[in-house]
Amino acid sequence: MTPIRLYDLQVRDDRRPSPFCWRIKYALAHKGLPFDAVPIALTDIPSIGGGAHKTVPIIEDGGKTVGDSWAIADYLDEAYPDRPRLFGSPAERELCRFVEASLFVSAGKPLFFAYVKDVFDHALERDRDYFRQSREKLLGFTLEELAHGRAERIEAARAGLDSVRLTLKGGGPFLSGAHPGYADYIVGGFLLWVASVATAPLLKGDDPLLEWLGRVQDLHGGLGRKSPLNALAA
Ligand SMILES: N[C@@H](CCC(=O)N[C@@H](CS)C(=O)NCC(=O)O)C(=O)O
Repeated sequence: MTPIRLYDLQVRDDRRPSPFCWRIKYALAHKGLPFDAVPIALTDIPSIGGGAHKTVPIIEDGGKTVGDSWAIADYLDEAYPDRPRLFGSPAERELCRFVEASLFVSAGKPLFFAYVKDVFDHALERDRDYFRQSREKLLGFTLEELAHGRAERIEAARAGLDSVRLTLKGGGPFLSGAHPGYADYIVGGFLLWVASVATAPLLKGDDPLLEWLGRVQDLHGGLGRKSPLNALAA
């Protein structure tokens, strides 16, 4: 079978920070589909698929190009129904959307504010101007201003992950139960984003999330260990 091509955001030292690309790498592996993760800069995105997509992940499968992680996940389940499903039912899909939304609400802003300067510091040379301008416009602060109060933001982000800790405490070993599923890939992808660039640890050494994340990293032949990461815990 011809490998599916996944355009995967790359920063310095071949780090792969995009949380949305991470979940799709896991989705492809979960379905047992061979894929090539093709490194791409943010400023290269307009050159893919005739400029139809503004963000990665984007996949090319045969003659078909699909962008946006949710559209890609749906496409994979539709195009490969005989492979393990990402969503066992429409209800599971919507619950996964809830997992993403809850994560955005409880931890997204402090996480993004705390680590956006680290992403910038790792950005490829040709992305740096675009990255600074687009993120400063979005956030309303310079990247340097965001460095102030970072410790408090990290603490808030850490606390914002409590619902994940609580879910694992009452169940596990995966968020999806006995077997890993898309919810694990969503949350795991966000933590791998942080780990791919973080210069300050997000978690404490005894955080139960570390054991779960280790399990997620080990899946699919150690997929979550195939690009450079910094320590997530002090
Ligand atoms: N809703 C999209 C979000 C994807 C997204 O935001 N990707 C970021 C990289 S993590 C991106 O490509 N940004 C393009 C840019 O900043 O120009 C999805 O689920 O795929």
